[in-house]
Amino acid sequence: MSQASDFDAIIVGAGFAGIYQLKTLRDDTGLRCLVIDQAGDVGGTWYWNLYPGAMSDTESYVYRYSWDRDDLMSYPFKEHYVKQPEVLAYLEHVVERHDLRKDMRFNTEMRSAYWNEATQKWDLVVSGDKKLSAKYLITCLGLLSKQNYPDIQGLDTFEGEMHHTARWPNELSLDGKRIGVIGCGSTGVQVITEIGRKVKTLTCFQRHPQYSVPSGDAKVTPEYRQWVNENWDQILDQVRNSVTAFGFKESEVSYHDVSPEERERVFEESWQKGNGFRFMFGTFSDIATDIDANEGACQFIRGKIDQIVRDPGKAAKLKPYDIYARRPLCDGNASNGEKYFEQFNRDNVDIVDLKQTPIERIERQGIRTSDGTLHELDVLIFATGFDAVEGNYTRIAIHGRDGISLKDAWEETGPTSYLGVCVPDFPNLFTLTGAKGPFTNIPPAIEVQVEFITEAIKQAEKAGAPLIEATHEAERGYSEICEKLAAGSLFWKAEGESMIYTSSILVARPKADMVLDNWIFGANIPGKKRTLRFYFGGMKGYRGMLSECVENGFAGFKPFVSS
Ligand code: NA7
Repeated sequence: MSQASDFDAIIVGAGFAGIYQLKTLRDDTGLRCLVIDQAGDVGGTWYWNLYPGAMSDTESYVYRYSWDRDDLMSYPFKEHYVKQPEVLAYLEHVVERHDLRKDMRFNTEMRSAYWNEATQKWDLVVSGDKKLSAKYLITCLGLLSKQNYPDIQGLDTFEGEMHHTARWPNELSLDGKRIGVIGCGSTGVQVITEIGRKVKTLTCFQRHPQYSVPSGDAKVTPEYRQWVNENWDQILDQVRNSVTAFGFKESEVSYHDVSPEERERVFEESWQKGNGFRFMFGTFSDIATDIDANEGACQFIRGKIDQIVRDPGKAAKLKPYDIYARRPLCDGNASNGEKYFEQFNRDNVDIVDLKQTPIERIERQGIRTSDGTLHELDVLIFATGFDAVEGNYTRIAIHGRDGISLKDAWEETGPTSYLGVCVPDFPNLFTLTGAKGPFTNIPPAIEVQVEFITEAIKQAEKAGAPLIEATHEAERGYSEICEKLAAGSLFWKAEGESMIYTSSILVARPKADMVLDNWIFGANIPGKKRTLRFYFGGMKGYRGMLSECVENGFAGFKPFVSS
């Protein structure tokens, strides 16, 4: 690969987003593009997240690109959910198939990026103090990539091994060891389900119990694959016109319009079929918006936990009590058929309720909780999530017009954008899976964003005016739309006083527990601004907004005219 330093476009990140962005921009416009990534190879999220049990919880057939028809029809998937090694192998395959690697540089981290008013280009400093520049800067930094390590007293005194799940050493064996896992979100649930049977002891340190449903994973039969291939057009049409883009039909039936028996039947059917998003959005239309419908789903899952977990003490700790309004989880994969809550029937697997007995400190031999117990550990796993959405933007110096940094630009508002991809005062910067992008299955959302960005660049180049800049007014208008769309969702409104006091069910619950400290609103990291970070209007709505913008001559952007 050439060692050139000046490009038309630099794409930062070689995951799902960066790979497709390079493919379209290079092959559709002929622009000179370079992808850089701090990792040693392609994969993004799937390069780093090597922890045991890592898998996508989107059905395999919609966790891939849709633009290469032949590949879509022929590339194999063994099970209903793709596991980390398969996703990585798939991305490597796409890169080879489309000869993309020659335009990629690895072990190359973007350290800073400054908009240069004189040259009308972005000036980058990357690893080794090397300088690069480009007209267009497209950041594909990942929604969930900057790891969150909680600040726990005594962390550096631990004599065993400590690993965050997103920086997992490939060669690490946990077999026969005493393991502690902090965190029971999507990642913690996957790790715990995978390792419970292999390790000597597994102690799960849980702050908030979560509603997890089985994934329903199974081997893919030839008949099923044939069905998928024969129905691709309908599948893609459904995905693109749905809310979640997960490949299932969202329910249009209100929980309130059916009998208690029918509710039970629908929940049970969905539990058996599997998938967290399907359970939340495919059972009834109002689980995420109506507090009583939501409580119905909660009660069903709590009932399942009571049935599955034999020790009532463990079951009590595992049963969630707050509303079901976090990113929906699911668990279990086809390789062993085991599920999350079943793990707690093993004598070697225990749960520590950190609300009852918080971590006091980490010591040489393990974790000391407030009841005085020392939980002795050989390996401590941090499944503690990410500084999501803007984490990777605010840690790097990215400076737009007049030297303003993204960090400062977002100080008052929290991370924001126009249409999820452009930030005013940051000309020719495009943020894939950036602030206020759609809250949906990610690969289809990436495709829509990549195609929009490519079209904008094409048109600006054609106009001889390669300057693409969203207006402040457009950003504010888009943010208002995002706020309105989220207003009806329990994900967001659950924090409001009214939600706490309008329902007799909720009045009984402690107020503090109604505040859902999760990453979707930036509430999992101390000091982070708690604001809306997503577009909640669904895939169809989001696509509609991008199409409308293009049809109206890139409305909301300063005009692309030659100067
Ligand atoms: P999440 O969903 O942010 O989960 C992190 C977990 O770590 C969650 O259970 C947290 O408890 C827990 N946590 C975080 N900090 C602490 C401290 N200090 N003490 C104890 N427990 C803590 O991250 P994941 O990696 O599981 O999933 C992120 C996304 O990646 C997921 O949604 C998928 O889209 C892929 P809490 O619930 O905050 O009490």
